[in-house]
Amino acid sequence: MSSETITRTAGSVCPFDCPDTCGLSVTIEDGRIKSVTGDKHHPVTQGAICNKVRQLPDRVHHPERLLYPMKRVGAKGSRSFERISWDEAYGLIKARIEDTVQTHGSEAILPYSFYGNMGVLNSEGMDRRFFHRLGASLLDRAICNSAGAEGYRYTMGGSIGIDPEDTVHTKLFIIWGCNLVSTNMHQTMLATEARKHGAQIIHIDVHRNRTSVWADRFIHVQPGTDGALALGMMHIIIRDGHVDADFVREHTVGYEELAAQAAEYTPERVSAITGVPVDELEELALLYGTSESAFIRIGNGLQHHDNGGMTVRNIACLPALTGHWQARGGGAMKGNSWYSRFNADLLERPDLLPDAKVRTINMNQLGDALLDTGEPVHMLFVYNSNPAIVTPDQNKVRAGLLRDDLFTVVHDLFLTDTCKYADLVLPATSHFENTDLYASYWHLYVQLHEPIIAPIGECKSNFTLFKELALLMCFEDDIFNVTEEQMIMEALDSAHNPLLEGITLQTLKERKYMKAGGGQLPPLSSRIPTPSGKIELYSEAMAKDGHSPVPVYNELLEPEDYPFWLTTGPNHSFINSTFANQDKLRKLEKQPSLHMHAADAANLGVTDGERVKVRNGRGEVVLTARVGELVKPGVLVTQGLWWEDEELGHQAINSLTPQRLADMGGGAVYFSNRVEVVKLTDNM
Ligand SMILES: Nc1nc2c(c(=O)[nH]1)N[C@H]1C(S)=C(S)[C@@H](COP(=O)(O)OP(=O)(O)OC[C@H]3O[C@@H](n4cnc5c(=O)[nH]c(N)nc54)[C@H](O)[C@@H]3O)O[C@H]1N2
Ligand SMILES: Nc1nc2c(c(=O)[nH]1)N[C@H]1C(S)=C(S)[C@@H](COP(=O)(O)OP(=O)(O)OC[C@H]3O[C@@H](n4cnc5c(=O)[nH]c(N)nc54)[C@H](O)[C@@H]3O)O[C@H]1N2
Ligand code: SF4
Ligand SMILES: [Mo]
Repeated sequence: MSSETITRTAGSVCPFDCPDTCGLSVTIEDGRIKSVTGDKHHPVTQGAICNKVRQLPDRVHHPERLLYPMKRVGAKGSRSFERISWDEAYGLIKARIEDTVQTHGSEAILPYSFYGNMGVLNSEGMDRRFFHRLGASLLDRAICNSAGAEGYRYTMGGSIGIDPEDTVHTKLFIIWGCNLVSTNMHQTMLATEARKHGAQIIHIDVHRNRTSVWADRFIHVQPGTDGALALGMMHIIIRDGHVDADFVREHTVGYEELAAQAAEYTPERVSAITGVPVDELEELALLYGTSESAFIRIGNGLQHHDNGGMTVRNIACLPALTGHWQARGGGAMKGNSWYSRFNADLLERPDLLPDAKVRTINMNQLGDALLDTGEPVHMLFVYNSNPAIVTPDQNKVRAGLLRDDLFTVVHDLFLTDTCKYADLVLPATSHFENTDLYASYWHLYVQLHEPIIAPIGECKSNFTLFKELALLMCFEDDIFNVTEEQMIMEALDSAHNPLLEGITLQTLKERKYMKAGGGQLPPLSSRIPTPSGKIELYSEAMAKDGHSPVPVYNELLEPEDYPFWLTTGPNHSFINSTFANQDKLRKLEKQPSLHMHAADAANLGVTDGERVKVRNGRGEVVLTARVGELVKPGVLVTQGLWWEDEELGHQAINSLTPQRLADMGGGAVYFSNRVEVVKLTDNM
């Protein structure tokens, strides 16, 4: 008997940790996701989406998707699990929580999460309430942009950049330590539009990559020296009289102190530090100082360094010196999350913490935290993250995860490398199966997501998981027995953020895309929430926090004594480690490669395509050498957070990276990493 196929389309939001937060249009056939394209009505993303997300049907209906809870039956790390019911899983979790709290205290429990799903209810909603109420250790979620965000905040007061929609008017784009073509494709589209009206695009990076090819000009810097490059530009701009004195007087504090400091950074000195020839530096500064309107897109890559906070702080001073903030399409952006920030106090309920002095563990130092014998973590609860791939110093992380006295729960859609070490694996819904609220950290639109398919198998959302656990623990009904819609209303409470006024559950249902501020942003002078209310070229707060109050260049601190700097950034076809288990996307990336300069390769006798060992005191990884001129001598680049795969010879790249923290925000320093390269034949 043939049955009729029921096909429909529905709107959705891209949930991944990507600045663009695209509007999606999804075709559903008999309850299955058939195809995913962009929603052309989205005001910024306008129907274009990346190739990764077009593969979502394969991810959502992947044959390896987790469908039911499982408990460990073999040794940790051996991937042997057996199916159990949710009742049994909940029973085990509750008993373990009660036992841990009684024996070791609630701080022996640690949640570990990031933004595998950016929906606010599922990433910083019910979960946060649950762990606050429990009195678990707090997690400092500093793995991504913390150092740069803090550096930018010292200068500008918060994650407040220009509205990307204005960048179609920009005349000069500086894409600085950002692989825009892969990581923020709609900013590329807007810049391409501006280019039609004469805009020029400059890319500053340690790696000549897709973005360099797309840009008009490439400036090749030594890793971790961008802070000096910014100071060199300031030096020339001041020397040549390209400072906008009126802007500086009206909107900044500390010009004299900054000028005195910048005077020290002569073009020759800066050239020696950065590897950028003096004439190139002079040209860059002249172009920036005289452009009608210049926009600096500050990336995440340049702040994954020991000096990442100060680097971003320095760069953020540039548009204030030249007054570019006042030109249409001018200014800078590291991130824009300030505009549509939700009411975190109502959402997360930090007031539920039984003890305000509860300890905080930095997520970058999970390895040390798990191996700490003083105040050990006894229960680890992982969701929205894959720490056995993404977290630095993997050998320590994994040694910690292997501890027999550690009880680990992992909630995910797939049996990730982290799941291998779990005592309990719980199946998570995809965002298509959930209600949630999304804000972008780049554009200014808020979006509501309503489920477009039913939960697959026995999967549960993070929201449902933590709500049900809370109710099982007999936590307060009025706080935990709430619906997604109630929580969305709390998130949108605009008392703390007037730019959310008029954005409600109802208006989002009717209008889909609602812009923070309704398209009317307050003037620059009233959105600089620094202590002085002005852009701080000199920052008293920095002095108090032990930093130089004026921009300086600080060298990288890596103590490992090896010949190469290694950058281990994301790739085009995965999002962090997400999508790395999808054949089609993995094939596009071929294999984990190591870009090295031809001169270095010649010295080592390494040829293109040869498998080589990259190692340091923390670990070792085998990669395929790609020999050429995409990196400078002494610099190596590999891209992609590949899952481990013995058969394919893929290993966790973060075995090499340090747990050290950046100068600000407790940020990760993935790229301040020294290694050596040895041929597989001589590494005994
Ligand atoms: N396709 C894709 N898109 C993504 C992601 C992904 O994994 N894949 N991840 C998402 C996430 S979580 C984030 S945080 C963003 C990150 O996206 P970006 O902001 O683009 O940051 P990265 O790709 O980490 O690094 C950007 C560039 O910095 C360069 N770099 C490294 N060190 C230095 C340095 O010292 N100086 C300079 N000038 N450049 C340097 C790298 O070579 C790289 O090209 O992308 C998001 N979007
Ligand atoms: N070497 C190196 N390491 C890096 C970086 C780098 O550039 N180089 N980048 C760093 C940066 S910037 C970031 S942001 C981090 C990212 O680190 P993570 O946030 O850990 O990112 P992913 O690897 O994408 O892992 C997210 C996991 O969440 C799962 N997930 C998705 N949706 C849901 C859901 O609704 N519920 C649950 N329970 N799970 C879900 C996904 O399946 C996936 O396994 O990595 C960092 N690590
Ligand atoms: S990953 Fe980024 S570019 Fe791709 S669809 Fe999602 S938000 Fe858009
Ligand atoms: Mo990130």
